[in-house]
Amino acid sequence: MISRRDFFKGAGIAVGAGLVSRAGAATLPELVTAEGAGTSPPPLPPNGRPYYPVVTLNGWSLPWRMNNGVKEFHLVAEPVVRELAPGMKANLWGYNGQSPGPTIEVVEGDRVRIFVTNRLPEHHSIHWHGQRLPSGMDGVTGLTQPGIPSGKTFVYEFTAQRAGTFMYHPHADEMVQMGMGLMGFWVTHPKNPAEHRVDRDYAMLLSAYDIDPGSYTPRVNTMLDFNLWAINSRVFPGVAPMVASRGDRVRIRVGNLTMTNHPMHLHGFSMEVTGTDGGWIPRTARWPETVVDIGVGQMRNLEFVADVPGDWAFHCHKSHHTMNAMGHKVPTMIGVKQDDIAGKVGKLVPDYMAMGDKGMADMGTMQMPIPDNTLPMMGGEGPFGSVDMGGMFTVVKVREGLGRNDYRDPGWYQHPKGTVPWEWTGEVPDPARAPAPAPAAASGTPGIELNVRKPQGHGHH
Ligand SMILES: [Cu+2]
Repeated sequence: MISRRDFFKGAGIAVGAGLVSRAGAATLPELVTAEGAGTSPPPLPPNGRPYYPVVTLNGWSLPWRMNNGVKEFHLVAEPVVRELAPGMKANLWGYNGQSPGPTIEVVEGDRVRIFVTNRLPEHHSIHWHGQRLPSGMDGVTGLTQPGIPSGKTFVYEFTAQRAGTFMYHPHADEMVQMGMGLMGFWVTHPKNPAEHRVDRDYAMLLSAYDIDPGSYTPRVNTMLDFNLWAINSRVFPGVAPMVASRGDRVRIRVGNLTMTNHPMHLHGFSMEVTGTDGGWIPRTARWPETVVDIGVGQMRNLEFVADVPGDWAFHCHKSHHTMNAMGHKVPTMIGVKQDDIAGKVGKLVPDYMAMGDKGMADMGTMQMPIPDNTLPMMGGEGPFGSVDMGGMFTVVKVREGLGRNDYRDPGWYQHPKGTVPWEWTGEVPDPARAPAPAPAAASGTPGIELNVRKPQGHGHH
């Protein structure tokens, strides 16, 4: 087993006193922060009761200190810089150097003490979403505690009473603090590690940001019209793949901290919801799905057997949520001859963008000048060209014979011969069609002549 310090070194995670004063460090658990948005391979617990760790996509798990049988963690809420995908960074608020914050992993029955240091410019508190705990530890500013003032550290303590999938997030100035990226995952593992056992256990929080093209800081007053839909504060092509060995039982734990629902769709497999933030679902009450809607504030454990090798998309089925910032205010121009409109308007409105007359697919690849620190609205190079996707999209990569702890990106799937669509080069006869219906009887409305260009042979108007 790799040592804890070696592991942190490899993952770009720094152990040190950091922002905590020397006097404070004597009583506080060491402050551990992460830089970069790589996925850390899961470390086995160095002490305490055994469990099979989760893999936080583009994230990591927070180490603890054992103190007389109590697991002590130290979270620091602070401004952070998060790379959303190569080419775009955002000024967010997060915990211990990243948004989302590190995942907290404990075992059912563990006594847990969490030191929360507030390095934000305003008060803060943390709500432990889904936990059973004393009311006073629930983290609701004003209701169950005073806000943690800027610069102060408060201590939460409770027993992790049941195994399951949870999260933590502020319950102080929520719209701002969650809109800026403050959130983190929490997994309580079962006392018996054989219970609810899977081979790969992934964790992700869905979040949304509204960052104007060319700027770095989210607009936090946005209610619905977000333009960056993220998995663990990353957008495709910045989201890491979920790797599995053929035959693995895979769990994807998803929590939704955006302000709308996300129907998450898995290609190639049938999955079941095996648990929620309320608890585990009895086997007899589960049913198969390929799309599971994750409501606002909800968490779902999705499980499937990865029995077919390949590259399988996993994404939100709302098409606006698989698109990055630029695409949202673009007028529809399908079939409209535009000639040089984009060039002319572009001189007046610098970030003006017109949809192509054949659709938007060209826009992922076209060399259109975009403002600094902005992502093309979709893209991501795949083995066959642009993937035409952004936002809440990633890939489940299933391969033969991967090592149990091998989470490296295996590259693109090599399809066996004859298993991808091929081009038909023979003749293509016109399809037979029913005759078009007669024009509507005179209704007093003069006929409207559509002068957009229609595809040939369209049977109605
Ligand atoms: Cu969505």
